Amino acid sequence: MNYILPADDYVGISFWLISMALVAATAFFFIERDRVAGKWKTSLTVSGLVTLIAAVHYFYMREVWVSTGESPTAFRYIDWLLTVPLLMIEFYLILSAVAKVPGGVFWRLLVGSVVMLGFGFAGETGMMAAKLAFWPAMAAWGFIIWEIFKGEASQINAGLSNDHVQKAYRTMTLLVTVGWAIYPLGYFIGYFTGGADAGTMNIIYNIADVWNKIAFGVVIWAAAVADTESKA
Ligand SMILES: *C/C=C(C)/C=C/C=C(C)/C=C/C1=C(C)CCCC1(C)C
Repeated sequence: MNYILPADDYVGISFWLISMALVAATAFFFIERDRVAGKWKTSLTVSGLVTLIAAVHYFYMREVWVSTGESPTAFRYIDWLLTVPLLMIEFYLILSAVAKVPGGVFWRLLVGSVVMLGFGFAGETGMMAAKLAFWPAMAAWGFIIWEIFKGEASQINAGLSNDHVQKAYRTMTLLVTVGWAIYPLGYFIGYFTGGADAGTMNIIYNIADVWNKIAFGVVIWAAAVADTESKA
């Protein structure tokens, strides 16, 4: 292991900062689980698992970056393959905390996110032409967005009488569209235009992960606490 982190390696420093933020977020979600009503506990467990899985990957990604200066693409995708389906399942979980939700919602969100990442991975590793793989991955992302904006999940959310959940749901849909757009944009820049330098791309992905993993969990935590306290 190479433990040397030059003080001017800003990309390496961002990997380090985010690793630690993810560790702290994990502790936070797991401890705060105690504070919320029983029906919210699974949501907080999943938030903590997302940041835990990401923290471990960040340790390895930082190591790849610091010792080779290259993008840790394989580790990023392994991380995504686990954390992205878990993040999507959070929609199902927060709705399930307050309503009866058909299993189809769970499966569509899960399968949609796995298909999206499968094509992205196939494109990045050369199993498929990168430009070709982009389109089915985009379609799968579109499918997920449709489900949470217009599909069954959104209809269930619209019919709720719980504004804590509805508020969290709205913010989460915003993160999944605007916050997640950074990743396909990075892919597009990498394979359709001349590409950006590895350092810039990694800083952008790292900052995106703070929003999409930590802030996403905090939104759920806030809804869980507010809902628990409103009934206490
Ligand atoms: C914590 C990590 C997250 C939330 C990662 C999300 C990744 C994506 C939404 C990736 C999407 C892609 C496309 C929509 C098309 C091109 C290939 C991908 C995999 C970069």
